[in-house]
Amino acid sequence: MTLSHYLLTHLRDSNIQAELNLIISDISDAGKKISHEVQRSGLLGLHGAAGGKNVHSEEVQKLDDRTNEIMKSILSDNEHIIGLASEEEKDIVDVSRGRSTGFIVAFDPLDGSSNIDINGSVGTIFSVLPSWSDIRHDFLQPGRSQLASGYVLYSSSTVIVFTVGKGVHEFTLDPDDGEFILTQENIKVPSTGKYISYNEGHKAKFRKSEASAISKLMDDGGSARYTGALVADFHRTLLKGGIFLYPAVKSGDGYIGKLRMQYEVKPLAHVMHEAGGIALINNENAMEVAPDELHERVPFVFGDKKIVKKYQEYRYDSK
Ligand code: AFP
Repeated sequence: MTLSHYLLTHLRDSNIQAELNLIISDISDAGKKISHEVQRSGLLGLHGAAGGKNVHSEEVQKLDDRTNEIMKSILSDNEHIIGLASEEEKDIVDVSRGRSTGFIVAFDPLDGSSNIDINGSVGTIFSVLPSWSDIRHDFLQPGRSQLASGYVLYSSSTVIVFTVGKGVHEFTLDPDDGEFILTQENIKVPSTGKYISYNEGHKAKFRKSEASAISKLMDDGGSARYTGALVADFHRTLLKGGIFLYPAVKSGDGYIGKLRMQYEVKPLAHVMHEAGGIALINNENAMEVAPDELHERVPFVFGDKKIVKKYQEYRYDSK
């Protein structure tokens, strides 16, 4: 079944607003274009840095710019969308053209973009929220207010995985006819996962209780996996179970998280939650936490319920 057919059927069965259908359809169109660019990037000289830094002081890759433009141009043409926030933009992009209510979309156009040069997996992440008047304020709603969230993963195949609050579904792009085809419906995270996914290079800068909890999980028979692209690490965790951790790392006198609340944490927490897993910011349910500012970064942990509960015991209960 194609994505467009599925959205129409789903819409009829579950009263999901027609506008969301069109937004997901537009995001899937952007995903097709980005997939094409990613596949040709080596041939088009699109590897490497663009020569500037983004709002997070990170080096912008050439494809970051290009994919950001693709997302902005497709989504700003959607008549139901009134505001955009991108990991690559300093400020929100107002596309309201006089409308005061509608939908706002936050996105990371190319997550894991440093993987591009080595033909590694990368992805686009998105989060759709309702907005009533003040776009800037409405982006700061907690994860549970999201109407739709998901990602497109560009890897050995291109898949779009999303939720509109009615389960998590995966569609795979058929390169022959350019259609996304349903490949997995109502995905549930298996609770038998043994994969532990974190950047071991940062371990010395984690809080002691954090590092010790991770060591205990490994001692329980964990197996290490880490790609450096959150979307790819998320997709593996969704399908195979296990736990992903990007804890706060020591910086000056304090500890800071790296992952962005709007563009990475909120949408992926929504998908994880819908698939029966858990996502945490510190020790709180990530769906309940509202960002204080647009580009806020937080520590992030997610995975199947069994292993995340074990992590919580090791990390917080046995202090
Ligand atoms: P880039 O988009 O700059 O490659 O960052 C990717 C990312 O935000 C996320 O996708 C990864 O999980 C995380 O950073 C990796 O960070 P470390 O290199 O510190 O492990």
